[in-house]
Amino acid sequence: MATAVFAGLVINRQSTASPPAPGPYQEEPAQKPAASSPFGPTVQNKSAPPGSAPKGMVWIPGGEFSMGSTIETEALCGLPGVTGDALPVHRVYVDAFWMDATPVTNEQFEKFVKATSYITIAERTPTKEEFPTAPPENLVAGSTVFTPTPGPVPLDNFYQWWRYEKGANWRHPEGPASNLTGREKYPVVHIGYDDAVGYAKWARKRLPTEAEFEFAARGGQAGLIYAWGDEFRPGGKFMANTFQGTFPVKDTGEDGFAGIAPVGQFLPNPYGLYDITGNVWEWCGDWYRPDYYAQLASAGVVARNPQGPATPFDPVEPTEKKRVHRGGSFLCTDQYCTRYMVGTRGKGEVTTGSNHLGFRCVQSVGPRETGADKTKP
Ligand SMILES: [Ca+2]
Repeated sequence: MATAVFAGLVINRQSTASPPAPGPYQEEPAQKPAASSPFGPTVQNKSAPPGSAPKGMVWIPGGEFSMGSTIETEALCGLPGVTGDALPVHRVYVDAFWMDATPVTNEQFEKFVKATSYITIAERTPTKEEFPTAPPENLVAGSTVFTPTPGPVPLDNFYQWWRYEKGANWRHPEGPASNLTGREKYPVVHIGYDDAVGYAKWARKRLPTEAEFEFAARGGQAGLIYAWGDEFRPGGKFMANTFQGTFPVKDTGEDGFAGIAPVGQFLPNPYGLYDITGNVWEWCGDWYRPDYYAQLASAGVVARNPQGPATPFDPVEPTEKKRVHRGGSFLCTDQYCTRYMVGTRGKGEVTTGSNHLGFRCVQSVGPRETGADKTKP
């Protein structure tokens, strides 16, 4: 195993249903946080959308909201309540924008690749210069693929269920023997940050900021644990594609899908966003730092359209340059990683894709995006 090539792996990973129609924009979702909550109400902008929605996108009105999570039982890597990177809850304002109703699908990404001949990071052969300590035989293009273990294992080493699979990339999600036949409507995966930015520029869109993602995911509501409420399964109903069974041995697929699902198989949030929780992690534009919310809160004012910290830093892997992931994936479970909780944060090294990491795009209101990536130094 080329650990250098493997470095930066994030613990984060497949019908042909028609793409869902964007859901309706709901004027005033009713929900107010309790008086003792650190969450204030969400105050949505009142401005009507400027015309009809771009194809496949929904209107996010923007406004002021409380961002973050106080959930002490949240788990990352099987360690409950040890992260705290979504604290403190702080006030944020974001302008209105358009957002893709679903993660970018394989058929959408294929149009981009056909138009531009783009080659994703996972399809490029790693070089000796990039990974000087890796043995030459390991300098082979590929990506990271989740592999169930034969039996229960201590959840303390993700190399037990993640492998670097030579030849795995967006066209071959589980490796060279797999392909996209029948997976046209599945989220594209094995996407590095620059791959997502490349697609977004071509589509004259951009990646969401982390604040935009959370404002959109909360759907006008305030202080909820999940994008849909405070119960994981309201009325017994699964609201997102996550993992059931024994992690990482067997996903029993009680929610209808053992593994990745086509987009749009679960109810949308009040803004009409599908898969805003679960299925695949999604790239945001912001660099990751665990103390960024503290930085914003210390300013004592509402953070307006925050773009993320100027530089990345993750004390867990201080040499890795990471950006924010949001939403959790089909591998998230309360046994290991509960990052399907709406205010919680994910992170990933920028060149590292996997078979549960994808993205969706947004578009500012007004002149069409030029593709300028304001968050990139
Ligand atoms: Ca599932």
